[in-house]
Amino acid sequence: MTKHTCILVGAPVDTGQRQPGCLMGPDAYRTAGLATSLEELGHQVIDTGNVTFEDRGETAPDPKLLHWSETIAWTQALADVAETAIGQGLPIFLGGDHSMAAGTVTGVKRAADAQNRPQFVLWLDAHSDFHTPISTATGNLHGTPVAYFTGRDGFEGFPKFGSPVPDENVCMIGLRSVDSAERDALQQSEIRRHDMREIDESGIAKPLAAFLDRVAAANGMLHVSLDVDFLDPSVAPAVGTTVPGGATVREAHLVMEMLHDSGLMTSLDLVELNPFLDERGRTATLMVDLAASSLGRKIFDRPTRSHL
Ligand code: EXY
Ligand code: MN
Ligand code: MN
Ligand code: MN
Repeated sequence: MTKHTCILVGAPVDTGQRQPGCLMGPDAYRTAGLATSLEELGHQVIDTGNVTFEDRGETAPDPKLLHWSETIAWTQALADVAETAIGQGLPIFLGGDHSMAAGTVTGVKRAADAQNRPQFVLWLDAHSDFHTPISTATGNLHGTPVAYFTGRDGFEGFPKFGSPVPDENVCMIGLRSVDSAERDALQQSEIRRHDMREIDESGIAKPLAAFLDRVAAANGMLHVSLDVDFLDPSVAPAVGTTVPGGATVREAHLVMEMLHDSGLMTSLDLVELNPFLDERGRTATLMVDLAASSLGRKIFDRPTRSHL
């Protein structure tokens, strides 16, 4: 099993939505024993602490846009940290709400560009997070990171970055809460999207395997962004945007175990954990267990992945 240097990066971002609490997320993962879990698998773990940001007081183009300048500042800070961390090992970004992915993804994309490798993104989420600052109705910027890093218009004021992640390199799994403006934009995009209806009918392994085969064929780097609300609220209540009908614990572990078996994951976000909404730390513990599954925790070794 490949031994990694796992770089833990705390991203206490809670300005992308209105429910206070995500800022406690990084320490909840630490309390739930993330470092120990990874060390027990033989990985080296470097905890770099929490990222800080410098708010430059940018003015939002529309007053409905919540915490516009903080989100820009987080994006700048996290992109720089992510670009550096990729060169040190396998970064695991501890959120913090999903607006942080505007920074983590553009940072790893910069590193991929420098290595002349394509960047792929696996988006595990009930939501598509594909709103722009113009289409969002809530003004909550955690609903926009995919639009930002795939280069959709409306983010004037945000850091410009060289090349967006191509739509066709993004795969969404777990969708079950998509606003009509997002749906219309998704249907015109090349983003691969697999909603819960498809997973109910034909399972989670097939679309994931097909996506992983594409990443491998392209010698791509793979950023995995795991939103707590990908999971069903009955097993993961600690999130502000719960949506019934989510992934089971086994479906989520299967995704993470297949990621490990593929050897393709180069960076990971753990996002949207709100410890203030948790029940005796069980959501934080599940997310740590899922991270461990993506880094080699399993019962039996398996032969190289059989084609499904
Ligand atoms: N689409 C809704 C909005 O734009 O406010 C809900 C977004 C929830 C986003 C969470 C992070 O996944
Ligand atoms: Mn999300
Ligand atoms: Mn979500
Ligand atoms: Mn949220």
